[in-house]
Amino acid sequence: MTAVAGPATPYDVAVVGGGPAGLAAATTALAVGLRVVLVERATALGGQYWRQPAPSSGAGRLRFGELHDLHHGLDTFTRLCNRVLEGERAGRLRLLLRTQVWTAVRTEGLVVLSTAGTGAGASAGEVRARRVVIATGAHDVALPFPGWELPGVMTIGGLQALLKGSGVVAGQRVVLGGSGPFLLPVAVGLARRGATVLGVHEAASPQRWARHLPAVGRNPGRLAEGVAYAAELARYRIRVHPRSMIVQAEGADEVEAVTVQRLDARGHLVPHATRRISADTVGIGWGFAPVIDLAVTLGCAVAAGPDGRLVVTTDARQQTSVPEVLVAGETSGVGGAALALAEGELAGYAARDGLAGPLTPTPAAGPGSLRRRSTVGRRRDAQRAFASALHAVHPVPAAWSQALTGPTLLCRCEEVPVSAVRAVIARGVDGARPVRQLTRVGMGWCQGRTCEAACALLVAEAAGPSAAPPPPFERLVAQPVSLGLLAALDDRHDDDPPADEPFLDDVGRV
Ligand SMILES: Cc1cc2nc3c(=O)[nH]c(=O)nc-3n(C[C@H](O)[C@@H](O)[C@H](O)COP(=O)(O)OP(=O)(O)OC[C@H]3O[C@@H](n4cnc5c(N)ncnc54)[C@H](O)[C@@H]3O)c2cc1C
Repeated sequence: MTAVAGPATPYDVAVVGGGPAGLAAATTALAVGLRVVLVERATALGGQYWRQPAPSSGAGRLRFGELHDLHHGLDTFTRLCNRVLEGERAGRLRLLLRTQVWTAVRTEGLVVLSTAGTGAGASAGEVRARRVVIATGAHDVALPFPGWELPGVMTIGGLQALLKGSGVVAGQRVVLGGSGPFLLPVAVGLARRGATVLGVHEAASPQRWARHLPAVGRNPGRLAEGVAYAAELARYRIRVHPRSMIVQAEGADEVEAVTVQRLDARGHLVPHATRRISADTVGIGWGFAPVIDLAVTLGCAVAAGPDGRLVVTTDARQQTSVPEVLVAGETSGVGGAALALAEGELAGYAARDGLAGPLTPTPAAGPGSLRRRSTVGRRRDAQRAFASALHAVHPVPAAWSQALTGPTLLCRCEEVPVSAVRAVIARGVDGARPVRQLTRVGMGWCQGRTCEAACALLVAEAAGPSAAPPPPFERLVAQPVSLGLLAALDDRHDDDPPADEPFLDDVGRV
């Protein structure tokens, strides 16, 4: 690992996250003349949508072409990566891979990012910049049910990440459940790689889309995607069961069977309408929760998004309530890669505005021109309208908590059962944070990343529909970081010469 001090002159903009949003933000900022540092904790750029195998993994030794069929829009990805490389070569962009930002502070008009990393090429220390674009994406939401802690039960994002990142098919007889269109590419991807997908149990009813036809009409690409998945599901004989939910997993040491149950039109469980399916793998996905930790740490305002989950609030340019901080992609609301790309581009332009005043709108169609910005803004708005419709069609149904039993573990790290959480809520506790303090929910290894959504839903259920969403669990350490690494940082001084980082000097002299 290499120690990295910021260059004598701070970067114009630091972008955290190398997914679609971060790539678009970094390359746009470059195009409008800013000096950029792009920080990504993974071994490669791409984020979740364009996830690449790690160079040292077994899948990394496969020819890249063998994973092509699991991706969409690789030409866009290649174009963005080429721009990053050109920026690096020109000494105007610094790319820090295998490097995570674990906390951030604002000081004297700058944002200071604390970084840590592991493995060859990782950097640790501080990165200083005049503006930051936070594009840290989302993590997928798994809600508990009896047996969910058995080996073989995974999130659908986890199944997809294994497939795209390592070429690994997690199981052979797979049942998927939850809600949202992301269930479909996961089912198709697994089937293409030889797994038998025994069914997709979608809690919502597709008929609800009838109420959102204008949003679909504004996004014909999304409709085409849906039709293509329907054809592939038919080809692999995968049945989608609307208004149906996984309510239990069973097995001695790992999953051997799941029980699914029908839901009525109000999203409640239909008594006795159950079916037991023998399976070795279960994938669950109830949408995504934006990763907002760094923005919360920096003081940015948050609010409930259209799915009720907390997002960082922005204006139309992706500017947050804190002048130095912009956000893009799922951090400001979950809506897919096309939305993330549009938001990233707008954030790149807005970073320039913040540093140099509003952009002079010339040339008429160049990067950052008014025409270009309004085209991208319209694309972003259309994608957001689709995302809002999607959240309305695929809510978490009331049935999710009806399936819980008292002993079901809500927090797996601290082994806190649902009964303990319900008991403190019954005592009148009205926020996820006091529930955390009284029960230790979210205080373990994952710091609530797995159980926070369920805890917030139980609190919200008790509070009633008009109550404000509970504030987020604050995590001053946005990414887990080892004590050894922190101790090593303590021995390092910011003005230490960067040991074996010639590129750092190059950037420092720009
Ligand atoms: C597990 C998972 C799998 C998904 N798979 C798909 C899929 O196959 N198809 C699809 O259409 N959608 C998928 N999605 C949805 C997906 O997130 C997108 O719609 C799209 O990738 C969003 O782009 P983004 O740039 O906002 O975020 P992301 O693509 O998630 O990019 C965020 C990037 O930030 C990095 N990062 C996060 N925190 C830090 C930090 N503190 N320091 C440094 N780097 C950091 C991450 O490593 C990541 O590369 C998936 C989501 C998840 C959670």
